[in-house]
Amino acid sequence: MPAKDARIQQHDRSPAAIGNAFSRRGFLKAALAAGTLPLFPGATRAAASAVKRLVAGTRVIEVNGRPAKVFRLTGPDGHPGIRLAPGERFRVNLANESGTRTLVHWHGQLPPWTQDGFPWPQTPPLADGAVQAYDYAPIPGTYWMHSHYDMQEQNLMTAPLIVHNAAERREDRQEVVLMLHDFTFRTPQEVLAGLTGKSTAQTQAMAGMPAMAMSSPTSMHMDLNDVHYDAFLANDRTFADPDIVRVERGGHIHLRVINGASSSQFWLDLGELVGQVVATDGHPVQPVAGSRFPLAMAQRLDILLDLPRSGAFPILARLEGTGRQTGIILATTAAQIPRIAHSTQAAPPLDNSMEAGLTAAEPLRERPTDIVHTIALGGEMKPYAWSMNGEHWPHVTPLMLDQGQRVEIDLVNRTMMAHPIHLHGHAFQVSAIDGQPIRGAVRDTVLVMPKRRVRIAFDANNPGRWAFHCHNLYHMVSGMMTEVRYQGIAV
Ligand SMILES: [Cu+2]
Repeated sequence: MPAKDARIQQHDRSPAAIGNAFSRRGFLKAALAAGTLPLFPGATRAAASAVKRLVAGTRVIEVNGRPAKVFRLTGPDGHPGIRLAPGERFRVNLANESGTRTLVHWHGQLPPWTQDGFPWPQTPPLADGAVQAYDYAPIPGTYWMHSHYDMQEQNLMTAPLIVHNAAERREDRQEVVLMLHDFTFRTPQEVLAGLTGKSTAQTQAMAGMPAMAMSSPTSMHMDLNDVHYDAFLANDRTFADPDIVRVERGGHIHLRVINGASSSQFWLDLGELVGQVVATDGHPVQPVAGSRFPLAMAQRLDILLDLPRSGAFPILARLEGTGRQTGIILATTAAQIPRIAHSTQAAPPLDNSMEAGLTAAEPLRERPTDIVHTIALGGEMKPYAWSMNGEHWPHVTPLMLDQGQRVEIDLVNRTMMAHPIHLHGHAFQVSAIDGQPIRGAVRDTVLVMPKRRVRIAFDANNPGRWAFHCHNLYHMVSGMMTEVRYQGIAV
């Protein structure tokens, strides 16, 4: 049964499978007790200096019963992405075997700007067949990597980037990575042409589904889901054949959820389970208990789960404003695996009610702000063009910073859509929502709701030239990106 074998192989390469291999509960403890392993595998001096090979290539997955050729980013163990032990440097040789040019961005990490994978002339794309070396000190947490070149992100040039810290290694939790994608059999160029080249009505007719207008609680209309997708993937699979992660009865889980979708946002729904959110975008927060959490494009959540009993526990990702869903299933041995529909009752649009209640566990130190910039987010569905301060990438005026400044940026959304705004090379703290000051989460991507404002604060401590953009891929490529540049950086 070659088809089945292929599926199994693909299953074994899923991010969740790596999690199981690495941190199966008890494995590390037993190995430590037996004295057969260094305290942290890979963290010895010799191992820490080892260079990891990361291959950008292609692969075929099955979606809705059809084969689909997509990209891959495969680490040295054959699994997607990179995992680093506590204290280990990000020493990676990226080998491009994709058959085309690429450029990979280490989303949320704080490397020197020349290693950031942002497509300036100074960081040209990597030619097919070429290898590029990276070496920087990573920050711990749940991160990810994705192509920042030519909309390759839509074709799954994406993977987890997990940096462990010593404390969580001691906690003895089973790590489960859940990576979300939106999938279309159309090329991203076709999707973009549909968005920009036709009237909204024509685009809707072509896509078979409207770019949805929803009413928020304040009865203001907002636009959601620009793109109609063929499927939503959780660890490359749908509920037709989901990723089933084996867990222990009463098991303790560390769930790392990554929204790698190009143009879709989800409610993470734990079903009957109650989890504790302990980190947002890799940065610790005061724990928040709940069963349903919003996850904007590019954002991550770290959730601790203690299973109450044996059984099967679906972890759902529900597309905002629709009934569509994907997910994985945590299951103890011999548990009956339920059949989960691709569609259920509609989930509401994402909102910032959780964001407003988050508190950073490791906040920025208190100090006066040196400079406040305002960025107006502009644009609309028709014509489909999105802007920052009225400018469309690449015709932008850089936002200039001096090294050492405490910077705040007011993000003012003048549009009818929510925009997940991402700053490269820095971690920022959410300092106000709609003018209400908070000591909110430290993050790298924040959702700015339609007609609302979010203020972020950060220290200008990583000199260079950095991208600052909406993480909706089609907003970014139609103009919603600018540059943050330090004074004195050569252009
Ligand atoms: Cu946007």
